[in-house]
Amino acid sequence: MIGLLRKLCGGREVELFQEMAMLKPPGGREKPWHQDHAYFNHPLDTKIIGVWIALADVGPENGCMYLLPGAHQQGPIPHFMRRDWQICDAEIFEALAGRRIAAPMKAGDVLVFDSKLPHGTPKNRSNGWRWAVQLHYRSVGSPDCPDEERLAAFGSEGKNVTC
Ligand SMILES: O=C(O)CCC(=O)C(=O)O
Repeated sequence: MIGLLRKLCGGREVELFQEMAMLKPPGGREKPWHQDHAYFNHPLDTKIIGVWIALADVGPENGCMYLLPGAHQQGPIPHFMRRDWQICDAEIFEALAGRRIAAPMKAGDVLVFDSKLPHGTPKNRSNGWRWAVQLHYRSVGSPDCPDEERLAAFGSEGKNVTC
């Protein structure tokens, strides 16, 4: 996996900088559509890769990932503080017309995706827990940036956009 991540980071060495247990209990809430990079204080051109590992089988019923394939190439999308720090529902619904895909996975399957890829997970409508782990990697030596720079890219201020 590290070899793959290095390749995705242009051949540079990579380091793990975030790891999270992603547990969704029965009835657990959605994670609205977002780009992970909107949460990280790294300049826009920093390559950040998310690795989402299913620890139990996951599908639409218990909160699998939904993705917009290729949409990471569009760059940053304005985020708003609504139910979460998220892409506006209206905007994403327009983009979704026929383009979103669900990513059902078996326990042990691994999803690797660019941090600018819009994604989210629905509510867990099953009676069981959804178990997953999420890791984030960046190339070693990636510079930090201040909140202002991140919000200039991913925030809505001054862009004449509403939600
Ligand atoms: O595991 C989930 O339900 C959502 C994870 C996610 O998209 C995130 O934390 O960025």
